[in-house]
Order: sequence, then C-alpha cells, then structure tokens
Amino acid sequence: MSDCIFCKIIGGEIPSTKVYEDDKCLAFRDLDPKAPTHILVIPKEHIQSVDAVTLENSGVVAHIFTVIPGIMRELGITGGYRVITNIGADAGQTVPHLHFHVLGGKEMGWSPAG
Ligand code: DGP
Repeated sequence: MSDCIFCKIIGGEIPSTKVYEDDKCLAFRDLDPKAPTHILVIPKEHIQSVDAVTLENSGVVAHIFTVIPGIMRELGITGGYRVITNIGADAGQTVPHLHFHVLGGKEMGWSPAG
C-alpha cells in the first residue's frame, strides 16, 4: 500500500534498523522502545491486522512465529520475551499493517508492555 509506513520501510523508502529479513517478513527495531529489546516483525504482504487474517494469507503468520525465537536468541534474549499485536483503535493500533511487537531484556509485569 503506497501510503503505509511499514510498506515504505519494507520498500526501503523509510530507513529502519533491521534485525532480520527474508522473502516473507521483516524485523526491525521499534522507534519508541518499551523494553531494552523491542522489535517489530511484519509480513511483507500488506495485511491490516489480525482482523484481516484469512485462511489464504495466514501462512505468513505461522512463518513469523517460526522466525521470532531465532531472532530473539540472536539478540541475546535468554530470560523470555513477550509478543503483542494490537488490533484496531481501542487496542492502540497506530500503524494499520499487521505487526508483532516482540519485547525482552527486562522482567515484565502483567500489563501490555510491562
Ligand atoms: P502500534 O501502536 O501497535 O500500532 O505500534 C506501532 C509501533 O510502530 C509503535 O511502537 C512505534 C512504531 N513505529 C511507528 N513508526 C515507525 C517508524 O517509522 N519506524 C520504526 N522503526 N518504528 C515505527
């Protein structure tokens, strides 16, 4: 989508600090980190949110969950981590391109970002 910030990051129009990339997804550091390690993992295909996941496009979601553990190991996160995805305005989704926040590097309480 031409006006989507994350599509522009995928296309290289907006710079980002990439930590992982393959043909289906990209992981980069969040601009406004809520933990010592806070990355966003996004599909390269534009999907608005979990609300727009279907049987046809859900393969990339499974793929993302298979790459997250290796990314966090590479980043030295050994004590556990949290995966969050916001869906829609009430949940605080500000970028309408499916993204998984992956947070680690500190002990987190039971609030959205600890
Ligand atoms: P959410 O509130 O779930 O939609 O989270 C969007 C996240 O995206 C938020 O934590 C900040 C991050 N973000 C927004 N714009 C940019 C950007 O241009 N670069 C990077 N690296 N992160 C961004």
